Amino acid sequence: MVAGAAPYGKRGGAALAVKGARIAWIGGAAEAAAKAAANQVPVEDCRGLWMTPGLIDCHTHLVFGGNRVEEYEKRLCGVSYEEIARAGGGIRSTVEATRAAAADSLLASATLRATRLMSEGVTTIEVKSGYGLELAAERRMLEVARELSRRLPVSVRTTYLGLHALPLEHQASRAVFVEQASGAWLETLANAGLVDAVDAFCENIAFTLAETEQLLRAAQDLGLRAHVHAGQLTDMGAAELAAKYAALSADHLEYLSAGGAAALAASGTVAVLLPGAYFMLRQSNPPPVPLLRQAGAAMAVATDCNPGTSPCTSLLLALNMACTLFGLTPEEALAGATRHAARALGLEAELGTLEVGKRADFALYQIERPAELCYNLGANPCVGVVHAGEMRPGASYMPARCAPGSP
Ligand code: DI6
Ligand code: FE
Repeated sequence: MVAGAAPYGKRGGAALAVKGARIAWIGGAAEAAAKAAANQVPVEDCRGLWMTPGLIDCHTHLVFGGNRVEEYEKRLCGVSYEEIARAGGGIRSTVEATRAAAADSLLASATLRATRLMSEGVTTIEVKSGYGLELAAERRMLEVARELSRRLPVSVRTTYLGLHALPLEHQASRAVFVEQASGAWLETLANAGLVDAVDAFCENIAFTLAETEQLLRAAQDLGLRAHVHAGQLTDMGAAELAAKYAALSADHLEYLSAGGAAALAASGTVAVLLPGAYFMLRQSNPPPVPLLRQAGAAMAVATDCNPGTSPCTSLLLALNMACTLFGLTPEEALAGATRHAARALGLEAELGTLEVGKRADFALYQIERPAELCYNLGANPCVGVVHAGEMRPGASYMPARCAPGSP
């Protein structure tokens, strides 16, 4: 699939040349064969496979300690996410486990989760901090996220989620926490080169509009773009605030007004839909996709992989849920995990479509038509991945029916 007007940007009988880490040429298969023979360039025959841009998971909390399976059991017995959060559980229990975890163990568990995402064709992952809520632990989370990209053939974008929950030690000093998190900590982490963007959980159980704005303003002063967790449980006007600061994305958006959708479209802020959390919380009011469409807002889809509300390491499953639960078309969902996800990370010039000059990140699937990537529940049709021009080791590229020379 390449950028273009055909549905899915589909292009049949195509070939693509890679030079170094970049896509150097796209054209017809016959022409490619002739050029390759003339220049003695090795050729891989992918007959029958679909190629997409490498998938991008643009919203994850991939680095954390412990898990929250007991909380899941409680929720199934009728205790709500808000009740658990107000009783000191929820995010705060993961904060405790994350603070207690050594970098090695955080790296080991995050590697497992990243590998599962990658096996489906994901080549870029956004990773948020936010379970440290103190400088040292936030730094450790961000360092582990950076380390992931050094150890694995995947790109990582780090997001400093400075305002995720109020930690226990600051219950009586809320303003001090917000001040530190948006001030000294942000500056230190940004100066250490650990922050690609910032984020805040703007919600009645988390941080107010004014507190979120404090972080967004500080980020702006440092030249950093933002994401905002907006409208997951209530509409507090967080989408409008994200738009005011030209945030890269506003995420969740189950509670969003027509004005909010229009504001996102006008500022070019991507609406990131997170059906895994919606599903796990058994919510019943999907994001207003028709409003977003009408407004012309770009929609992305991500896993929101986190231990509390979305223990999901399958972006393809998130695509299925975006279609089944939110009413996206498979074409919209796939754009949401490629071109619009790239835009949600500010990387649209570099990633998200198969175009000459962009990074050679792509995935190969054994499917008959692209909608199958959304249709299958729990199957993984990915048979090969190329990241930055390199075939990912261990990928089961070239299944028997497509081996060179086979019919
Ligand atoms: N919204 C979410 O769904 C996650 N964070 C957030 O701001 C939940 C994180 C958690 O419950 O651990
Ligand atoms: Fe999240």
